[in-house]
This record gives sequence, structure tokens and C-alpha cells, in this order.
Amino acid sequence: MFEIESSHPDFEGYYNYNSLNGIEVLEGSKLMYDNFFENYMLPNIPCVIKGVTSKWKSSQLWVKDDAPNFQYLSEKYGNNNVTVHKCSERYYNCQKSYKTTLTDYLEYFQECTSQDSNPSKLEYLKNWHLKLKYQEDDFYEVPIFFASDWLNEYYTHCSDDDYRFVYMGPKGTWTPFHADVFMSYSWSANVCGRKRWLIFPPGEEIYLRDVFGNLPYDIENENHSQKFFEVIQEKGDAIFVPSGWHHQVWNIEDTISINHNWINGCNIKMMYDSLITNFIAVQKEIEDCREMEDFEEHCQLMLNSSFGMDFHKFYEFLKFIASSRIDMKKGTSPKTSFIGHKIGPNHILFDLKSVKTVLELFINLEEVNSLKYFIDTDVKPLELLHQITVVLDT
Ligand SMILES: O=C(O)CCC(=O)C(=O)O
Repeated sequence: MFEIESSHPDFEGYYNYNSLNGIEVLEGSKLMYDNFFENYMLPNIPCVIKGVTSKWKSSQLWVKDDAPNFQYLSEKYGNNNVTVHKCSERYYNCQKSYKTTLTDYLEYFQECTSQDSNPSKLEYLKNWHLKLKYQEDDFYEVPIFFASDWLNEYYTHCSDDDYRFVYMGPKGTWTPFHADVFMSYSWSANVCGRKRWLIFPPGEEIYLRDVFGNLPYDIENENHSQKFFEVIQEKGDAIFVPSGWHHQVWNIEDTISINHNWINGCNIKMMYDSLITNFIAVQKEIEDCREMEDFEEHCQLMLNSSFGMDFHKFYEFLKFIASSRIDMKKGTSPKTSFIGHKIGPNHILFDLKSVKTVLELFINLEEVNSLKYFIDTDVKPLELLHQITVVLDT
């Protein structure tokens, strides 16, 4: 069994974007977890890792003559409902989408491939939760570098949702400019095809804002005087997109990829900062209703719809990870990740320390102190902090 472990149990990351000349390309078979942790994940620096899909079943079964195996995919998964995005029709900051069956989408895809596709008709299948539905289907394995994944650990245990997706689309399909949900990391690996990425270090996107502060939807024709990187991701390559790096992506060949969003002890503070930024923005937006009896509840509702989590959900997430690592440290549960990688003792400490750092900040918020959100919570925030401190001190 592979082990995720780090010789670096401390929490503070460091940022050194200015010294980056380009995105580093690493050989997956030679890269050690600790090296990825120290040099890319913790400092929030992107990279490309080659050769991660060679042993995946999808690399054989989903691909024929270097192109999607339409017949196999349709026979195996054809009845599933999927969401398809129309690449030339904008809906707010996304593309217009509709639901259809995979079989119907694959018919369209195959037609597109056999003729030269009309750019105004391009349709992209995104965010398909295939693994959630076919849990026993081992069509891919999470590369060890991306195994410390609290987000999917939590969602797969505590809900019927996850952040593990299949994307597929003909040449020319694309994803508009954005940064990822919750300030998460993402990784994306091409089962077949190639993608072009433009990615911007955090902060560079502000130069792209218009006079109203809105970010562009499509940066293809923007004047990129800011610092950014262009990456061509080949078949078999995984790209690591760090937290808060805005990006836009094009399929430059017919492409199928596996994409995950993920959070762990290296970027949980960035998630927390983003939660608070969103919370402050919500409070400001309805400032004139502050005297309203349920002002705080309204703020939480709006936070949940803008950020995707409110304080209560964020706390439940932290509590789940903390409890799991406390049990591992005490030896009352196996030291393995939800996808079966062994977690080393330093990694358990690192996870606990990073939850503690964020929990301390969270507890000090006036709104959290009022404890309104935690009335029905079994272990209250202060009690959890105490439990973590005791375990770290032993
Ligand atoms: O592959 C794509 O089209 C978009 C992927 C993406 O934005 C991501 O994984 O963060």
C-alpha cells in the first residue's frame, strides 16, 4: 500500500510566484509525494505530472485508435443522465446547459468528430459524477499526489454528492475563465485528447476586471499584459491547478478527462479566508436590514448560496476531518485515507495542526461565539479545539 507522508509537519506555506518562469513538467513515475507536497501543494504552485493514466482501465477501455471509444461508452454508461453545456451560449458567467442521456450526447459527439464541427454548435459534457454512481467501477485511480483530499473524504461519507467528475467534449469545446469552488485545488488528467490552459497566479486576475469589478467570461481575445502561464496538457498528463489561480481551458482535440476539486491541510486556510470574504460581502449587501430580527440567519442563507457552504456546514466539515485524524492518532481507526492510501504519522499531525489553526480563527469570530449555529451540534467548536489540543500534546 502506498503511504502519504511528509517530512514537513508545519502548516505555514510560502509563495514564490515571481520566480516562476514556466510551469514545471514532472515525470509521475519519479516524483515522490513529499516532493510534490513541499514544492507544489504547500507553496500553491502549479505543475504538470506526466504518465498518470497509463495503468487506468479507462485508458484502455474508453479509448480506441487514440479517440473516444463511443461504442464502449454508450454500451456501458449510455442510460445515464448527463449535463451538457452549449459553448457559444452564455448564461451569466457560465454556459447554457441542458440534461440529456449519455447515448444522445455521444451520438452528437461522434457526428461532430466525423464532420468538421460547427463552432456555434459545440457542446461540452461537464461535471459528470460517474464515480459517485459507479463506486465499484475502478476506471481510474487517484494519483498518490492528490490523495490527501478532505473534500471528497467528507462528501462521500456524509452526503450523496462529491467533487469527482468526468469531462468529455469535441475539439474546440471550452470552459470560461474562473477560479475553483471553495478556493479548492483541482487536478485534471487526460484519458485521451489534449487541452490548452491559460492560468493566472492569484492577484493577477484583478487587472482583468472591468470598471464594475467583473471578471471577463472569455479571455481568448483579452490583452494579457499580466503574468500568466500557457500549458498544453497531453494525453496521460495531470495538471495541478492551485487554489485561487484563475484559468480558462480549451479542448484542442476530442478529449476525455477526469477532474477533481480537493482541499486539505495545505489550502484549508485559503478556503477559510474565502468563506470569511464571502460572509463580509453578504453582510455588506444587506447592511440596511441589520436591525431585522433574523439578520444573521439571512446572512447564512446568502453565504450558503454564494459560497456553497454556511458556517454550520463549514464547521461540520472541519469536525469530520478532525475527528477522523484524532481517531487515527489514538489508534482507534485505521491510518488510511478514504481511497486506501496509508497516512503517515507526520501527515496526521499536519492535518490536525491545520484544522486547529483554522478552528482557532473561526472560534474567535463574534458570530461564531454566539453559538447560534451550533445548537444542534454534538461536539461544539470549543470542545473540538480542546480535543485536538489534547491529542497534539500527547
Ligand atoms: O477541463 C475543463 O474544461 C475545465 C477544467 C477546470 O476548470 C478545472 O478542473 O478546474
